[in-house]
Amino acid sequence: MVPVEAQLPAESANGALTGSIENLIPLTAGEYTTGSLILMVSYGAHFAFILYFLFAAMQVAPRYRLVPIMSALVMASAGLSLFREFSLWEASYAFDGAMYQPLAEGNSFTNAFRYGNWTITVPILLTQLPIAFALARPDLHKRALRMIIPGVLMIWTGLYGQFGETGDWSRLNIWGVISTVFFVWLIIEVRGVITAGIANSPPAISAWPRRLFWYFLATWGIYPIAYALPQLGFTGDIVVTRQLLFSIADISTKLIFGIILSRYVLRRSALEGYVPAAEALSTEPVASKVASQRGD
Ligand code: RET
Repeated sequence: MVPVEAQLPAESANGALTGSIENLIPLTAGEYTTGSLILMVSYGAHFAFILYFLFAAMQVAPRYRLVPIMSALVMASAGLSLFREFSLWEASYAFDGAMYQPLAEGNSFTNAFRYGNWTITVPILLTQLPIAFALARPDLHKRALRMIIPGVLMIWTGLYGQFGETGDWSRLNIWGVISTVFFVWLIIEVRGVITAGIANSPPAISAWPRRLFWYFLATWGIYPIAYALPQLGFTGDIVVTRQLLFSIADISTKLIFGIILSRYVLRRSALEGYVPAAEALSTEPVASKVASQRGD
């Protein structure tokens, strides 16, 4: 075994080379454990909700069944990626008797894998919207593509920029701004889908798409804050706060977003006369229609 001291970064060269502030900063035991806890809760929640969405899919009309199934896919994909982040975190530090020191050899931590995972999950999340709003197929395909293109460009430009977080602020900020331009383009496209969704929703649930838009803005907007955070300083607090922000964003944009959409398509299925959905919403089987109309 190589002694811990020999594995420590020589003047933090490892951190600068790997482009992640995690590899520059020694953590207190509290910070290290909090980081582990945050990542563990994140992957645990995502894995558990695979089951939730698969069962939710059974209650909705066939036309909407893909919506919860896509959420289950997102849960599996994000759960695996977050489990990898967790294992990497555990393997990237060694306790030297006082602090958890980032290791110069072997594993080094990176958030870059998150961006790889978003390349899969973001297109799925965006495509869920026009499916849930029951847009006609040709329109659905066109609108999904028009959201996916800026979405993926936003992620890849951000991925390139985030390697600047160890001190190359011009790289971090220039690519951050470019990525934000794609984000704004994406928001405009999402707004278009939401407007179509409001027009196409049964009156009893037509307020849902509009509310969902504000929810989308508030939760997707957390990611750029996490991206910019290293500029506030290379401290353990920043490292842990950033993992916390990523986790809150992950659980909100994938898991809670999925629950909202699944509820929307369940209500919609019932209003459109799909009996299993009406029964799922009802407190008494015979009154299922009444229950779904009054908003249960
Ligand atoms: C980056 C770079 C800095 C500028 C902006 C960004 C936006 C990222 C977003 C990510 C959303 C990810 C989701 C993942 C779900 O699995 C790339 C951080 C604007 C909005 C929803």
